[in-house]
Amino acid sequence: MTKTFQNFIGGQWVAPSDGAYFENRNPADTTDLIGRFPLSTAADVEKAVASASRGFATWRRTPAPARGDILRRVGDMMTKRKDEIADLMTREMGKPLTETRGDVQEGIDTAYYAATMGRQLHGRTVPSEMANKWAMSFRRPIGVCGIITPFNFPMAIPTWKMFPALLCGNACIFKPSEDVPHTGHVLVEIMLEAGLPPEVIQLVHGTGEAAGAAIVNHPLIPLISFTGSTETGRIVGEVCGRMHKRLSLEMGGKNAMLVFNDGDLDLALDGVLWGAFGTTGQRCTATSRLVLQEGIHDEFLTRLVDRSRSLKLGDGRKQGTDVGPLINGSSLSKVERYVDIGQSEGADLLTGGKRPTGKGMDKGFFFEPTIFARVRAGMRLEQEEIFGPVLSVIRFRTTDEAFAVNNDVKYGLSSSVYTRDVNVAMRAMNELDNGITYINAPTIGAEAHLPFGGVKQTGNGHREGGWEVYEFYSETKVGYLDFSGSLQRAQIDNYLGTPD
Ligand code: UN1
Repeated sequence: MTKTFQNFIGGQWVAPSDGAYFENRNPADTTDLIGRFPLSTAADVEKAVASASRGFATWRRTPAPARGDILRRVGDMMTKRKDEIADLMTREMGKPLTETRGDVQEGIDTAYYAATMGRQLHGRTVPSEMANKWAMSFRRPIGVCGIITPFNFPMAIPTWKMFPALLCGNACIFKPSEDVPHTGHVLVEIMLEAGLPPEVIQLVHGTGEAAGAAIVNHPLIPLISFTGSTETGRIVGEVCGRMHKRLSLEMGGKNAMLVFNDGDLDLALDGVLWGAFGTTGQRCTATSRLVLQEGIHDEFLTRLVDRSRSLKLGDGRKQGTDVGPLINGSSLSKVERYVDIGQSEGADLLTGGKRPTGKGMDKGFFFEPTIFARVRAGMRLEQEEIFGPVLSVIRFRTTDEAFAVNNDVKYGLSSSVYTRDVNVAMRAMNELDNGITYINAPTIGAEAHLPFGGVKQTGNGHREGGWEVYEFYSETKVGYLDFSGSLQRAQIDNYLGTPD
């Protein structure tokens, strides 16, 4: 019997108002049906907003350290269930267990960080211009937050958004990607079991076009946090701009790894394989461009092609699997389309470029790790986000040339530089147009307690993770306290004047 899952709205597990459901299947074996999940509509979102507004009214009055204690318990419970969650996550989205364990760990780290922030949600006290007057700032929550998340980090990304939102005193309406509803379900179950008041969290399953759009367009949701494609982010941004909503966008990437002649090539080789083909290339931080200096270009490429051919494709739940499937059929078609584009642009397909033929491979959305050489800056293959296991290799001569290749794309999430020259490394930190630059490490692997995000069309100026995200989920309020007993006029009464 296929299990049917429900939304969590108004403090209870409930069926969607239309009674319609979608199927969630294992991308490594599409005959494996995980469950049926609600196809929610605007009517479900309406109920969720009404309930979350009630939840917000009481939660905002709960002291921040007490809110943090609940998130600490969430972290404890995730720790206990880490292997079980990793297994169900791999089943629904495909990446190998080592990676899904890391994904859960990122959520645990975020929970414990949030717990400590409960006692640190500080503002500032600064001197006033006047005697007997205090001036200070402090944080207030914002309200009901709309949280819309992608499939590639089914636990980490929702926690990055919701834990800081909740710690600051907001309520959340959570719509996980329709490719990973099971992990979203388990996360909400854990939050409730840890003691989060039921109306503070609402889980609304469904598609972006229906449930997601209803959240973005709802007038009583003043804040939206969205991770997904730059195209969808643009639509979300237009609506939020029109409705004056606070919005955090985390979108595409076209991240480059620059390997210089003096770099540690063994290290860079491990780094690029992990960066390009980890999560089957479906990370916004994935290494999708490898920029090699001419002195090491040929040797490095030969070694890379060799190593990438030995990566083992398969079911992420099986021991020894290096690369799992893509998430779904449309993602697979997109990757195939880009292989055609690369070839028609004149790039050299060195390895991969097709679906594997091994046993059972036709049951899932598998695609071989793919490497294109002789890619020139400006080709579509080099400029556009593919979100799959496709790596473009570009040759360079000078440092300036390498930096220009890195910067000449519309995205700006992460970059990576392999060199032993401290001057080049420091210049890269200063000159590469990305939110994150790694030296002697690949473009992936951001840690939960540092700000995460990118420049240009990767984002809209906000950061997730670390301390900065707490600014996004709270509003600064300023208080002046005048205890002089007389009218003190700012800028006038204490003005000392400029000497003539
Ligand atoms: C993403 O690719 O959407 O830095 C997030 C990393 C992970 C997060 C990636 N910690 O690769």
